[in-house]
Amino acid sequence: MSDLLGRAGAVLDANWIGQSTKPSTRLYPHQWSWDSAFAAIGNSARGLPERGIAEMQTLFGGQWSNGLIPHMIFDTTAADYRPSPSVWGTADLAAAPDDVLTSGMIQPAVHALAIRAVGESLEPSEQRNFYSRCFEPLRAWHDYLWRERSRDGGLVEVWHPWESGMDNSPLWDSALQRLDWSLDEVPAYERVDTAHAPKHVRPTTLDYDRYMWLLGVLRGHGYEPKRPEDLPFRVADVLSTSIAAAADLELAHIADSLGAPSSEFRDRAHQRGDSLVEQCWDGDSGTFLNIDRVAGESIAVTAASGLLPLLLPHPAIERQRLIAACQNSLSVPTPMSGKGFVVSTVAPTDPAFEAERYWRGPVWINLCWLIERGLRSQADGRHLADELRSGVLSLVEHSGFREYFNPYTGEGLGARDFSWSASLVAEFVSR
Ligand code: 2M8
Repeated sequence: MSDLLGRAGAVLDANWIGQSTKPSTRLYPHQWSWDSAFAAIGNSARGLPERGIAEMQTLFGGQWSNGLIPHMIFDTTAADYRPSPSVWGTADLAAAPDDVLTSGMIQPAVHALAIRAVGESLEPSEQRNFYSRCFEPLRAWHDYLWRERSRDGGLVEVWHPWESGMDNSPLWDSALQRLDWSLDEVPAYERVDTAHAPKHVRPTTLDYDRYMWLLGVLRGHGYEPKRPEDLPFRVADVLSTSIAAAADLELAHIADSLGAPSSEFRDRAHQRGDSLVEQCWDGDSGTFLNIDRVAGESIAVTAASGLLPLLLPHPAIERQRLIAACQNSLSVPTPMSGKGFVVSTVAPTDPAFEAERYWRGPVWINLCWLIERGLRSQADGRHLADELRSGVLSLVEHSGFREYFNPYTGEGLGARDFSWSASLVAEFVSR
């Protein structure tokens, strides 16, 4: 275990770039929003909360005046990555910050979870100081998500697959297929990801064309559409909503510890839970489903993200059914005779499942970590949480801190020495 912690620490040290952590050296050389939050969690778990403090401050330095935390902050000294800042076209937008280049999209709001994790490892006076510096930017971010992204009853809406963090998941297939686009409307772009990872584990050209077309649409609105209901891609996302609700509860805790009013944040979390139960619960699969707001229908894909309402204490969430779905539909015995089990991104029985392609079936450690947290919060889920933790540790013992893993063979895929794999393993090991 201590060896694993040491190796995880070495990855995080190598990816630390002074004020933040890049996800990996070659494939992802900038700062990403939810990756940074995960890195802060791992660094504070291994006794370096000051890195978590710097990480969050750097991220808030890229915050827009409307509260949006961009999913990327560019490091202008870093190696090639596409799409580059000029394709995002945010530099001259009034809401974007003046001194750093950012994207214009969001990612899941795990930040309050990270701020709590960092705060818990600080002395009381340092903790108060840190929470007071984070409180206003965090509140502005949560207000943005509530005001601009949760119009239909508290479910967080994503306007591009990249906003969910699960970029290439089959969750988006039907909504992408319906788009009315043509190749000559796709902004000029090149790909460098396929130079760093084999093509069969990365998105197809067709998917990439659609991502870039949709990026162009959002750019045309300055990433602040006046009428979001006219956007061609709007999906109410279970992962983004569950994380936002869990984060609202952490924000309430931070507010309490500062003596600030907190009931608003708890009410929001509760309303998000109500909406998940009322609009997304699917009794057949025993999981929660995303909703395509443009088509007005549920998206019938059984995905690991559909288990994430386990993170919430809402009384109407059917925990036993979620735990059963985790065991019966999404868990895979840990390969290479490892201990426990792991969770695949989508159910292996789903027709779109692919064991090796990016977000379409492989195991991702951040999703396993979030599900483990949800399972552990229930008395009767703790045994399963232990098994999932063992599965993840066996996987990295065998294949290293890869970006994702084939659920059947355990082979590591995508980037090597990937920050959130190292970080969340560090958190598992140092508990
Ligand atoms: C992946 O996303 C970026 C675009 O944002 C990419 O494909 O280049 C996703 O896995 C996302 O969840 C992650 O935050 C990012 C960096 O690790 O990579």
